[in-house]
This record gives sequence, C-alpha cells and structure tokens, in this order.
Amino acid sequence: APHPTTLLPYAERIKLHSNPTARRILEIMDRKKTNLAVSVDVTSAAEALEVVKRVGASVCMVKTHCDIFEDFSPAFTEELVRLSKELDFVIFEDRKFADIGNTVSLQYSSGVHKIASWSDLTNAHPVPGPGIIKGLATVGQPLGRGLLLLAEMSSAGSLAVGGYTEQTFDMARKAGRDFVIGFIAQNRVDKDASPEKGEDWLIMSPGVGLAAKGDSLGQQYRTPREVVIEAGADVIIVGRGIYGVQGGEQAVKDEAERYRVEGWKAYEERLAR
Ligand code: 5FU
Repeated sequence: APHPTTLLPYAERIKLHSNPTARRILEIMDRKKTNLAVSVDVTSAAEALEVVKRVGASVCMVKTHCDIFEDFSPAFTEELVRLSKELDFVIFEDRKFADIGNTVSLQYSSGVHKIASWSDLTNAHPVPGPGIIKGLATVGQPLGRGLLLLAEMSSAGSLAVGGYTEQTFDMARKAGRDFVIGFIAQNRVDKDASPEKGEDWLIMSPGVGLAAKGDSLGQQYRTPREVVIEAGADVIIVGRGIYGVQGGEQAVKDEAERYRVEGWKAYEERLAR
C-alpha cells in the first residue's frame, strides 16, 4: 500500500508543520505547481546566478554547494537571497555536515561562508549522533531554518542503508520536527509516520535524470516518475540534467520547465491512486 503521506496534497501538509522553512517549501510547491529543486553545481558565481534566473520560475528550491565557487562572496549570497524572494524559491545549501555538535555549529554560523545567514535549509549526516542536530539547531532554529538528515544516498555502494537508515529516522523523530523537517533519501524512509497523527516529513531525492542512467563516478539516476510515484519522494533534485543541457540559456530554462512538468504530472498521478 502507498505511504499515507503520498496520498495527501502538498497544500494539506502545510498545517502539519511548525518549522517556517518546511511550511514555506510546501506553500511554494502548491503555489508554483512544482516539486523540482535544481542543484546549481557550477564554479563561478555569475554562472550560478545566470542558471538561477533561467530556472527560478520552475523550481521550489535552489540547491548549492558553496565551497565549489571560485569567487564565493557575500555579494553572491545577497543576490541569491534577493532572487529567492523575487522568484519565490527556498535556498538549500547541501553542506552535509558530519562532525561533533560544537564544530558544526561553528561551520554553520561562521567562516567564509556563514551558511546559516543565507541558506534556508541545510543537511547533515547522522553518523556523529544526535549532538550534530543539537549543534546545528542552536544556530539555525532561532533563524527559522530547517535541517534534513541524510538517510540514504543516490550513489552506488552507499553505506547509508538498512539499520543505518532506520536509525536515522529514529534520530529525527527523537529530535522532533521544530528543526529537522525531513530527509535526503531514495525512498519513503519515514515508514510508520502517520499524517493522521499529525506527523509529516519531507523526502527529497537527488539522483534524478531523464537522459542518463548514471555517471562514471557512481551517481545513479532515476526518472521523476520513479522517484515521485514508485519511491514516494516529495521533491526531485536535478543538477546536470538541467544546468548541463546543451543549447544555451533558453535550453536550460526549457529543460527546467520540462522536469517541472514531469515531476508535477507524477505527483498528480500519485494523488489519484
Ligand atoms: F545526498 C546526495 C546524494 O545522495 N546524491 C547526490 O547526488 C546529494 N547529491 C547531490 O545532488 C550532489 O552533490 C549534486 O549536487 C546533486 C546531484 O547532481 P546531478 O548533477 O543531478 O548528478
């Protein structure tokens, strides 16, 4: 039987969340009819902003890796935040924190990147234990930020499987949903969560592509239909499939719109089961 959460429209899930970022994501998804997140993994700030302008209207979220940019600066994040308001999307810095609570709180708030000051959403590996959530929450929760735990990965041979994945869900549950709002995962890892009891988690899946099956470094792709209907994920995350498409700026814009339509059709189909 399908997971009960996958039978609920995004709009009906807003009220099940207290975290402002979770609510905003679901509101945007409903308003813009999109479950698409674009990962902008390019090396210059100007190029990234160009991609964001092309895809912004089609997405609920823009995902970054801020340590990829050669010319990272506060001016870049200021412009990204401005675009996130103008074009109505959430910013997700895919930082994958993985250290003790004290260290991650400093990595999140400080350094060159000051991630918490501009990124609505970030993520963490559960491998250090629940202190990582506590550390990040001291910084992010007062700002209304959200956190995803990495319960599974899209890459071949990932060790985040089975008991690790189950314990990740247990860790999130114990932390509560004031700050942790969901998971990076390939499946509906929130197994027995019941929306009828008010429990709702956001599942976001990378490793999505319509053209390729994978790359030479272990990445594995599934189609939006496989991810949204079969696996029951809420958000599809696409990188090279969109920003890497041949044919220039208009092609990038068109490709984002193509993935938005695919993802939304799959969502409508899953609701109709
Ligand atoms: F947590 C994960 C994961 O399990 N797989 C991923 O691919 C994150 N990612 C990120 O999604 C990865 O770091 C890239 O930024 C993006 C996928 O990019 P692609 O170009 O669509 O393969």
